[in-house]
Amino acid sequence: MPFPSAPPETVAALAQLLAAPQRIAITTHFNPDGDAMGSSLGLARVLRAMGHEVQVVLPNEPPGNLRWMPGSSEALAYDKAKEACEQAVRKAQLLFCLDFNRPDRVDKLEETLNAAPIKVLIDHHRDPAQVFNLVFSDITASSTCQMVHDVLSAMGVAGLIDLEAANCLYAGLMTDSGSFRFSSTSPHTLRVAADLLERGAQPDRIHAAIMEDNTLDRLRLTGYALSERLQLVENGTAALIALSRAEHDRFHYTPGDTEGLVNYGLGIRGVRLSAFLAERNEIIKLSLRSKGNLPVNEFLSAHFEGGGHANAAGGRFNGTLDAAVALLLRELPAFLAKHPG
Ligand SMILES: [Mn+2]
Repeated sequence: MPFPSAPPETVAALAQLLAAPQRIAITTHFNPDGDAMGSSLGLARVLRAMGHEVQVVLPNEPPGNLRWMPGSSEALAYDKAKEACEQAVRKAQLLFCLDFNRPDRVDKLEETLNAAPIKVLIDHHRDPAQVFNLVFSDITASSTCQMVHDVLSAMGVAGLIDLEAANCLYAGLMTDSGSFRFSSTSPHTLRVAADLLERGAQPDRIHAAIMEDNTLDRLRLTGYALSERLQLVENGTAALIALSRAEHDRFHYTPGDTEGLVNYGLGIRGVRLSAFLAERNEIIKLSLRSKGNLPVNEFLSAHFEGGGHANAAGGRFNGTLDAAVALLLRELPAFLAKHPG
């Protein structure tokens, strides 16, 4: 199959849904990242070029370093425009659900999402919920943006990917693959990236816009986390950073400020697993990364109501930060022993 994320029969079903102009809403997960925003805005642009009426609806506002994306300012965010978001989804004949696998990932938009008559999923997370009417699911895809490119190509409309849509889709490819270094980066990923460059995508500008947009507070929080809070456990095979609410406050934390922090631990010689725990609004959020065959998604689903990819997953814990760290440290030895490096 030339487009691995786009099975012909599913593509045909989608093409049928899009045969006449439709009112379409596109939504993505809470705390939208580069892949969520890139896939939503990139797909929106192409669907508009096909003659559809499209509104992007976000559970909450994207971080500042993604607002350069074409169409970002026209996207509605539920935390800013509740009524308008609900209305846009309610009047849509078709709802695209991008880069998430369960309705609760859209937070307060969940009820509205569930009521949508036709839901089309395009996503690369494991085990999608059974609520979607048309499902493009490929856990081997580096990003949802890569999948959107496959779906558009398979429908024969890749020619409608202009420079701006190409920039959106490239942004998701780049961010979800860790700038093309994670194991999810396949020959196909790079072929899709190449195609987007041929359509005008500007890798230098996209990288600068997303990666070189730090505030001084964010850099200082990173510096503090690395110098004061990073610890090695399990004989140096696991790294751990835990940040309290007070520590977030001290550096005037804004969403996105700790994005990527978990990856530093994985860069230490001998470390197979890196964990980041953050105390946020009555909940402890966990983010885990691993090298090689160490399925952190399984660990998080067993102990921290989480899931995700084998080498990159997230979870949560109800309780104190100290209790979350204690649970992690208690369960880690058995997990590491079960998956020897
Ligand atoms: Mn993604």
